[in-house]
Amino acid sequence: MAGVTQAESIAAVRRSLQQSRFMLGAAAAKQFPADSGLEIAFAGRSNVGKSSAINLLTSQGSLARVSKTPGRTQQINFFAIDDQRRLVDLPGYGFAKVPPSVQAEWKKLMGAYFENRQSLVGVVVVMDARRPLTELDTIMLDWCSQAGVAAHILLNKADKLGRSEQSATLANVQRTLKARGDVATIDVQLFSAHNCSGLEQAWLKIYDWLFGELN
Ligand SMILES: Nc1nc2c(ncn2[C@@H]2O[C@H](COP(=O)(O)OP(=O)(O)OP(=O)(O)O)[C@@H](O)[C@H]2O)c(=O)[nH]1
Ligand SMILES: [Mg+2]
Repeated sequence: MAGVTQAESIAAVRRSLQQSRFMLGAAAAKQFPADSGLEIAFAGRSNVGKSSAINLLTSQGSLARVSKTPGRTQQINFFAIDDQRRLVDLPGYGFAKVPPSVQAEWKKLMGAYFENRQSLVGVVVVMDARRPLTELDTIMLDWCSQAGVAAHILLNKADKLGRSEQSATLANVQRTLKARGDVATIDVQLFSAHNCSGLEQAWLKIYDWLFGELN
């Protein structure tokens, strides 16, 4: 779509995401919706703000359930934007109090999802800006690289950091990604689901993945 301005892209993606509707929650691969069209998944540590980010991006206060109890979302929740596009809220990882049997289920479900999801065009990896790139976050990025899927990191809860801490954190993460050698497929931004900072940049990325020229 040549000639589309950033403001027009943002307005278009915002309007589309507002139409998002809950489709289903899947606890096993056989419940996943048909693997056609385009899909963006939200991954990240438990309690990091995945569901809050989805609610903000879709301008819907309670589309994805925001949990007071970390580790509660143990299924994959699919949201339909339209009949060709979906958002996916993945269960959080790294919550210490989850029993081993639940962790094993998580691994199985996530493995099934990442192994063979043709419609997956990008993963939004939500991290806590105060503690980014934990070991499990790095494993998540490795999964994306192995699956050949682009990743976009949201350094969420940036509202908890001062300005200079925010820029230092962003620079640090950028440096680490560069050292990993996958800057081409992973980018990163500051974000806050509470004060909406970084919202337009995130919308532009989603526009690019779901509505951009190649699609
Ligand atoms: N200060 C601050 N708090 C946030 C932000 N985003 C989310 N939270 C809070 O963090 C907690 C967890 O948010 P959720 O959106 O439920 O996190 P989640 O990653 O979906 O959690 P699980 O589904 O359990 O993995 C809630 O109390 C939110 O209000 C943010 O940008 N800033
Ligand atoms: Mg959640």
